[in-house]
Amino acid sequence: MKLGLGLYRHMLTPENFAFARQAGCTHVIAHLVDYFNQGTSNPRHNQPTGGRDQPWGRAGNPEALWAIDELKALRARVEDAGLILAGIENLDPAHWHDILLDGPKRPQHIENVKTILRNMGEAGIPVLGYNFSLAGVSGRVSGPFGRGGAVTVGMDGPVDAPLPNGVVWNMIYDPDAPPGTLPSITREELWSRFTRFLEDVLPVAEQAGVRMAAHPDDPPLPVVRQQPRLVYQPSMYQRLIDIAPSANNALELCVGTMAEMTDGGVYEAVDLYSSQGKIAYIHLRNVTGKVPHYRETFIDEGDVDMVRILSILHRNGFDGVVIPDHTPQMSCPAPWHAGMAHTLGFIAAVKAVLAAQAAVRYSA
Ligand SMILES: [Mn+2]
Repeated sequence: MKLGLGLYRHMLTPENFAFARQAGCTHVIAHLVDYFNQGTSNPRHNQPTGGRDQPWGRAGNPEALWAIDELKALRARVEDAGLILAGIENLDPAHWHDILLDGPKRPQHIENVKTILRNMGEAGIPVLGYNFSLAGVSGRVSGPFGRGGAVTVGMDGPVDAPLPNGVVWNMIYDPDAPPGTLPSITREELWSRFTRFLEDVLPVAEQAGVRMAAHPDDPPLPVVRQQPRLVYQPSMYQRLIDIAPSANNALELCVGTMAEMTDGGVYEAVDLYSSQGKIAYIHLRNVTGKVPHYRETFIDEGDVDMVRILSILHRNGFDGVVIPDHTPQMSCPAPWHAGMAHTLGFIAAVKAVLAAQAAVRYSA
């Protein structure tokens, strides 16, 4: 397994690439969606939080798909820093909102995703992380809930306010949408939209050599903001896998989100999906509690035994990238970086112990 760092769009800088190298990373996952664009309740110095029912910010330019030159230039900048660009995380709602909503621009948006996949293949970027969700990451609260009063995020009960028109995936794709709210859809309708999406774009992902990696629903409730969720229990990932048995239909397995699921079984799930070779990369994060009442914690507290998680991945020969998902903000001039450095150091230490144990076994 490889150690990586996920960087938001505004953080794709030489200084942050150097920070990643210094912390022992070999890989980077890049976010190209600017989640913070004009978001009034969404400060840039933290993970995107938004308000309890406030979106993160404005989606990007619907005409500006990520071009081959742009992707190649990003890859070159990452490689100049001695790192490997392991993947792009998330599609911009501006480029695919009518796939999620089954709206009139769906055919054009399918072409958008195909173009992005082809461009990524051309640029040699092997993974596209995505999250097929209408409400997206919404309904979270933040505060000094962490160890030592560290500012972190969590959930305080379900969030039922419907999505306003013009908002999907917790971002505003149409600021001029007429007043009103998005009607609820059924769970089967959601699965139908997802299945059609995969049928349409997966052949292109295969040709392009790009693995599509699905994040589970965060927070993993059956319904958020009156819209059903796709993957809100560990077993539901299997349905997503079985819909399209292709190596390019893979998972962005988020350990923190899985730990928030009410059915439990996070270790069994990590074992099951890593033994099937379906995990493209891992989001590692710890939590206490389960939906709809949980808190994100530091990596070395919380409900999940991270040594056990990493041991399972090691035993199953997981060869992909592990990145810290989010961490609490540490009290210092660089709260985000300090949190990440702490988590990366923890993961690196566990990796070193696992490697040392394996060496002892082989030599015995
Ligand atoms: Mn995650």
